[in-house]
Amino acid sequence: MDGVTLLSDYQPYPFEIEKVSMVFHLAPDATRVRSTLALTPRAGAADVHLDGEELRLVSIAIDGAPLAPEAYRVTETGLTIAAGALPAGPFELQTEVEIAPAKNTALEGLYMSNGMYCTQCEAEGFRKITFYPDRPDVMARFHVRIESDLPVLLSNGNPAAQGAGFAEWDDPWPKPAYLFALVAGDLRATSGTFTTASGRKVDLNIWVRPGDEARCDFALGALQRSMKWDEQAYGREYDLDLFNIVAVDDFNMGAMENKGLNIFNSKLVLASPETATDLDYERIEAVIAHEYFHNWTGNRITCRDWFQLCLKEGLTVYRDQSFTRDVRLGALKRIDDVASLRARQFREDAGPLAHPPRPSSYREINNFYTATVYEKGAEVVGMLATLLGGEGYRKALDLYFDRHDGQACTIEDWIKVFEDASGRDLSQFKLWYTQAGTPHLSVSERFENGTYTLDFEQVTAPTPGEPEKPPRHIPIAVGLLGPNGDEVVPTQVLEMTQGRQSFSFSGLAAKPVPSILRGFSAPVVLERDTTPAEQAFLLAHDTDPFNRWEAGRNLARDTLIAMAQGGAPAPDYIAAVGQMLGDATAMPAFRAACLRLPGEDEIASALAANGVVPDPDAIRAARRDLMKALAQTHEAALVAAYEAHAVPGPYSPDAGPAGQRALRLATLALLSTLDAGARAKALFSDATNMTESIGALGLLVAQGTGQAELDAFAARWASEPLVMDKWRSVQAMLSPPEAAVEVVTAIAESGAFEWKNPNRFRSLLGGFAANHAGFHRADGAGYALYADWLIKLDPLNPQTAARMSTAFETWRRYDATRQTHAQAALKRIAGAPGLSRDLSEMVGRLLE
Ligand code: B3K
Ligand code: ZN
Repeated sequence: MDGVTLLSDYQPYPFEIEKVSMVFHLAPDATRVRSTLALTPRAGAADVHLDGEELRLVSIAIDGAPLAPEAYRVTETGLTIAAGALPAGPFELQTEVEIAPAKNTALEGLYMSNGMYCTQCEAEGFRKITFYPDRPDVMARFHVRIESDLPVLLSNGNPAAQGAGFAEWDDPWPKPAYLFALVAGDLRATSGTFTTASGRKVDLNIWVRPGDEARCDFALGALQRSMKWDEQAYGREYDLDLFNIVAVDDFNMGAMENKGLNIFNSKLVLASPETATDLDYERIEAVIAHEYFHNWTGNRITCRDWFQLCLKEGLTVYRDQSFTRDVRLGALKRIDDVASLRARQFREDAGPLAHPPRPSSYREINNFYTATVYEKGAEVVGMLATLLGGEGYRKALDLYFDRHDGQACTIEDWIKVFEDASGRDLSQFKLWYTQAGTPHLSVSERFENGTYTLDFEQVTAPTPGEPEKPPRHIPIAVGLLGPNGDEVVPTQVLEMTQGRQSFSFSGLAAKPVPSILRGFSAPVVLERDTTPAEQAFLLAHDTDPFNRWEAGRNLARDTLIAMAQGGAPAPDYIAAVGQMLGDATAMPAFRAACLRLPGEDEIASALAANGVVPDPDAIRAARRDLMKALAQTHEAALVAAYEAHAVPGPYSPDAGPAGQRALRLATLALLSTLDAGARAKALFSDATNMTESIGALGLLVAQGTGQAELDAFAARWASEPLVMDKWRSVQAMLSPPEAAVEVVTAIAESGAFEWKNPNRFRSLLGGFAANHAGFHRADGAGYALYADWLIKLDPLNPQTAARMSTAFETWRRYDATRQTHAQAALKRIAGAPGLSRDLSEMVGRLLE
């Protein structure tokens, strides 16, 4: 197929690159980049092919001698030098190109953001900077000289020289080009140090634009905590004298792990109590950790090709999740991660974009930075840790670092270290990496003569291109509770490897209540015929915090499914919530998690999985009715919890006070269905932190009663773009569905909306896509509006446009009228003139 890259086509690069020297002479419209590559041919090497896009070649020479025009050829995608023009042994290739960072709106390669220069090279952006073999298995040492009058000039590695108008950087560690970075601007640092376990003193800097320095302390502390944790949990030390983080305002994603010079979206660095929420603090810490952890899992050991992306991303997400559990959230972290896995990855697996964590073909690799590669990739690592146990996992990771440091690796290399460390055969387990789809695990039970048996069956529905699904190796963590709530069989991990399999427990005095898939030990959908009474029992007694939450979640979901089809709220559920609310032994954050109802999209997906066409308006009504029923039954307890959990004193983002605020906002959401927003209005006007301010505002917007507060908020924060993103988001996401299209249109068309900035665009359109009943409005106005904006963004920023098109991935779930409208919107995008490769691949798959 044209333009398709296949895993099976992999070939090693025929040259080795010993060293790369680059000189950048920065100018917004005409930056000059001189590169010198020291190339050594491998056996059988022929022509030199270098990737290059949107480069104007100024000169080209080998060992100092200019190349004759017939010796090379430049196309839209690269530069080829004929074998005949090459010396027999090693040689130096010099090129000079001109590029225009100020015209780069795609934010890939070298571009400008608010007067500063910055780069984003992963996955294939380096080819927009210079001619180079832009593939991760080519690892080289880089020396970089930057010439510019700007005061701060940064690149990877350690500083080598500095003077008026220039700086030089030397990175001693060989790296793939996607980890290259350059930053130049008028920046200020918040600095600190970290001394590694072996005594190396590392200078740490968080670089921001003047004025933002006061919001960097939390990020700096998070970096120090991450460095410490990686030493303790994985024995990994940092390996340069310097670690720089730079915040930029225009960035296509969260952050980037460039060697020694991480570049971050400013929303994931800057935090103050007045401007950032508890969740922002949590995310900042997690992303700083994630990018830092990449230094070993990604940079020192990288990917052989982009098909192996989950090798670094799945593992690094698993590492950052473990970090946040250890330093911040404890068991709550698993609950949050599973909720997000279901909302994003299960949804992806169930639709036209389903793909394995390691895909085997792509057109545009940027379209594969997905929940499946990241979050499911992390689940697969977690299952390996469950199967090998803590010690076995650590042994395997030690072997991975010993064996593969400095290499570009594959999933096969990764599986092999687990096999070698444990002596086990993991060939069936490997299917988790190579096949798409979420297994459905159904279970029934038998109890005879003191023996309790669980009969499991696993089925995975076909996904695009994969009709047959052989059974997976599934670790199922199970514990059994006795009738009085005591644990009679503590957690053990059952290993299912067949389509149907039974496991027995003998010597039991009475029929137990099973707690299955504890800690969500595998990314599957568990199906079990159970009673509301049993779920309520587990919600009250399970010793596994995840399954305790899960029991309440199942009750909530089942009652919402019934209500969305005309049923009434289940009394067992309402009663169980009352019990949980009154359980003073449960952490506030846990109670908050239990009070939050499944989202509308999750209910729609559950209905669709049951073969029911979801009605977005009925789902929304069911959710609101259930909130109201809970509030009516438990009003006194909710008011008591709301009042008891006010946090006195100055703001702290720590888990304790954040959990109290979460419980307060969760109770407030229910109470607001009774008091017409009176408490939310009071909280909004008293709030001294952004968590409560935006939390209260959101509740008012959802009721259509927050105009005065919206105006006050806008007046206060007009000059803070990151805060105004929240103002746009709450309106787009929470406005009543019948008004949402109009609200979004009004904001979008006001002159103040800087839609070319990805954060601004996502705040409004991304927020709108999360407004389930608004986006899926029956008359198709939501789809049409969304399509208009994707078509408008695509020519400037294909990556962000393509990523946001996933809002359409569930379109086939809905009724024929909605489907017709969604299909028309997608076809309109598909037919837009000059559609990017990124977005065209996505709409193609969405329409397939
Ligand atoms: N590795 C980057 C993501 C790059 C995305 C390119 N489209 C951030 C991260 O996962 O840490
Ligand atoms: Zn990552």
